[in-house]
Amino acid sequence: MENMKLRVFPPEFKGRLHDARTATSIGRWLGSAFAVCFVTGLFSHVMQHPPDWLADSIPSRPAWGYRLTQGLHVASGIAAIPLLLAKLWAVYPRLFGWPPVRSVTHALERLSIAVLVAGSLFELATGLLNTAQWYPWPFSFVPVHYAVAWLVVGALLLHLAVKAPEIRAHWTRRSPGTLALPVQDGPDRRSFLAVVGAGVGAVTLTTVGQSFTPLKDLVLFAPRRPDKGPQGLPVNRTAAAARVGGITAEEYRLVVAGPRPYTLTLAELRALPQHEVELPIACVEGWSASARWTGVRVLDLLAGAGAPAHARVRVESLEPRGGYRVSELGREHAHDPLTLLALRVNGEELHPDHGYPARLIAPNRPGVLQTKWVGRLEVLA
Ligand code: HEM
Ligand SMILES: Nc1nc2c(c(=O)[nH]1)N[C@H]1C(S)=C(S)[C@@H](COP(=O)(O)O)O[C@H]1N2
Ligand SMILES: [Mo]
Repeated sequence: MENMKLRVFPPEFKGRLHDARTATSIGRWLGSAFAVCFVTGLFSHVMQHPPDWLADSIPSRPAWGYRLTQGLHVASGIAAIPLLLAKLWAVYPRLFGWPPVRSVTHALERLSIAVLVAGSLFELATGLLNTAQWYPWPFSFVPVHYAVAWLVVGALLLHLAVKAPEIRAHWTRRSPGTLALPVQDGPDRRSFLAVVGAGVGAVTLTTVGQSFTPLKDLVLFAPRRPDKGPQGLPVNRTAAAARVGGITAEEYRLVVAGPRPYTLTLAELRALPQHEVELPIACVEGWSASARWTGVRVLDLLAGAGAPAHARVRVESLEPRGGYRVSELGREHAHDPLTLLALRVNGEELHPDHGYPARLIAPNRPGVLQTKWVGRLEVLA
């Protein structure tokens, strides 16, 4: 009778779905997704908040650079969601390991796992909600998402170091140091991995079109479709929301402040040499859309004000307040011939929601820095 007794606690898990090999298989994909997330996230951070010593080296090419990195950030982050759930499911029996704490080292290891799990869930959840422009929490998203990214990466490196022997033993099909034939996978394990793979494929295919426009027709769950909005472009902040609804052609003035400051009317701006560029708006929230912009080169406007060749430029909106009413152009961006003060998009005068009468558009630049309703350019020393 004794051996018939069911052990209730701690429970026993015998299935291969919970073994170290399954954890390793999923872990390497999850780890890769996190690595892409971290690197592209850091890149985004530097593009938006460059430290002073780096500000002049931020390259303005390739023009599609930020679109690619931020698209990858959100795509790898979304792919990480089913991977993380699968990984947690594969390893949760270890939560019931007995005794719960065996030594000081073991306690520290469990603590690092707690940080890793909580931090990962936090990053994926806040990131996903941010792409939907939903902020149901009391803190400010960007600095917290940034700080927790470092915590997660620290805990992840520690986790990889602690598990290195197990990871090594299960990385390939062959056991290390033997000539044994590859272990045959059971059907349960193979179908579990196939389901996880299908999940990753499904969430990727139905969201990636928000920045990778050839797949835009498959977009189901992404908050924005890149072709929906006035003039075929999405809008994050409308003119009404920014309280700049009523700018008229007659009263509009562009102030160019520099060694030889001057002011232009809209008619004078339109009379300057116009250039056409094809550039994307690549929103930090993960959608991107390319458009044909026409306007005056910022470098021509700067030359007229006697700006030195290394000058940075402050771009100011007529928007009375708001986090994105001012942006800065580093040296490379300020002097790139693709950087325009655009007056037209896709052959039409800018819609008020796209920045009428004039907006900045520059290559390799986060959408938040493509300032709309520009009223002033200031040459910085
Ligand atoms: C382990 C996973 C992740 C890591 C390590 C990570 C890391 C980062 C970092 C370092 C930044 C730059 C923050 C800054 O500008 O200071 C960032 C920004 C961002 N992340 Fe993540 N992230 C992760 C997951 C996600 C996920 C799953 C999503 C969405 C599905 C996401 C969406 C975003 C967005 C929208 C931004 C731009 C925020 C802004 O500048 O307004 N992230 N991420
Ligand atoms: N003055 C001002 N410019 C702004 C913003 C803003 O809120 N105020 N939003 C920015 C953001 S977040 C993005 S993604 C782009 C979007 O440009 P679009 O509305 O023309 O697509 O404008 C940027 N320019
Ligand atoms: Mo944006």
